[in-house]
Amino acid sequence: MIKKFLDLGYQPLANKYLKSCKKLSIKKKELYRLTVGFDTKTKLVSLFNKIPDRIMFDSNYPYKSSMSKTMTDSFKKLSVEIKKRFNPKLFLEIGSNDGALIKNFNRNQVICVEPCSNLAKITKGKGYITYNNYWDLNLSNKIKNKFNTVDVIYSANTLTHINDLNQVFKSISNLLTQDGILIIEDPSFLECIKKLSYDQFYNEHIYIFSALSVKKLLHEFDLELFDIEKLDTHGGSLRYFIKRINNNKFKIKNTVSKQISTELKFGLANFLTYKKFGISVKKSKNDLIKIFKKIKNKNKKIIGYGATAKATTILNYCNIGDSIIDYFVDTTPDKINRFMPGTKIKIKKYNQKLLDDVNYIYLGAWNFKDEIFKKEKKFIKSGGKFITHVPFPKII
Ligand code: DWN
Repeated sequence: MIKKFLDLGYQPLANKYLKSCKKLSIKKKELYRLTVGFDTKTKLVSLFNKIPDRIMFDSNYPYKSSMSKTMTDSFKKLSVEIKKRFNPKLFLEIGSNDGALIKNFNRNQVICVEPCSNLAKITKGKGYITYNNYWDLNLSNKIKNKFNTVDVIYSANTLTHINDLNQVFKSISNLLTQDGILIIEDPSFLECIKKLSYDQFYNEHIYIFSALSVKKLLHEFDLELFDIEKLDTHGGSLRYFIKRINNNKFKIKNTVSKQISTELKFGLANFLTYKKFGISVKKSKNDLIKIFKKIKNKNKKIIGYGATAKATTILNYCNIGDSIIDYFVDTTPDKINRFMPGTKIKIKKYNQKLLDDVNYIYLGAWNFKDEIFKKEKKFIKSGGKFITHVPFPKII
């Protein structure tokens, strides 16, 4: 039974940065109710209103993984680990985006799967075999016919974006060699609760995984966890290492039981924990609004830094518009001169000079706080302050 614990109101599509800020309309179905539930049986957290992937992931998907050093460094480190631990002859990435990970592999060793044609074009252009398709059984069979099986399948921040998890894992199992490895990484729901980062919920994040829910899910496909790594990326993620149950080549590490017992201790198996999270979110919203209003009453200038999908949830849920935040800065070419979804707040091309007369910066990309603080020493030195809602609304 799926029980609701969070209602973030009507939200626009998180990665649709429009050229004009015309008011979005509920009637025209441009706004979608964002409510979140917990399945008491499977322990899986999911959105109630699941938007078809074809609407969200099209030929103009703006997000590029290579836009932050944190992510490119993390992918480089991972590529070294994959080669050392698993030495794959053939490696497949589901959701290869702009190739931030696969650029660390040889061209004849990698298969990219990417549904957004603008991104698929990038890896194709660099000579990597790229399927511009959604991940499903048809595609899995098509790849199988050509390459037989694959040794390692990897997917970061993608499987949680696909509605039909049943088909996702069936298609993976279909293609994986008998002793093949699946590695997935996604934001951890435990970290989401600890950091009160409710902005991890937007229409693309159909599911937020916990080790508890992943373990249960895998069992249905004769797959199991054999290692878990904790990552700082995207506000706290888990990297799950998965094998077939009958594959004895890899021992199950105690990182798996450790993570699961931590989650159980934290109450991730009980609805009450989720209900409390929902209540804390309402308080966080009110406290954040108070901070913005107090600053604005002093006639100070606030801008946003990092036009993230996450920020869309915050702006629309907390009703923060252009009377509070003058503009956002971002480095992503496809977001520039467009508007934060659902608002009249413009996104400007990042340029340090744009921060000169700014008093406060709202950290849309709070998950890259360290990278941003390092870059913006001048702003901090001159008395500039940051606003964040993680782990609670405050000025830093
Ligand atoms: O799962 C998803 C994650 C991985 O990426 C997708 N569904 C969508 C996207 O979510 P997001 O937009 O919340 O991701 P990020 O990685 O937090 O976005 C960071 C944004 O900040 C990018 O637009 C780049 C920008 N940025 C910047 O302008 N200057 C980032 C850094 C570090 C910077 O210095």
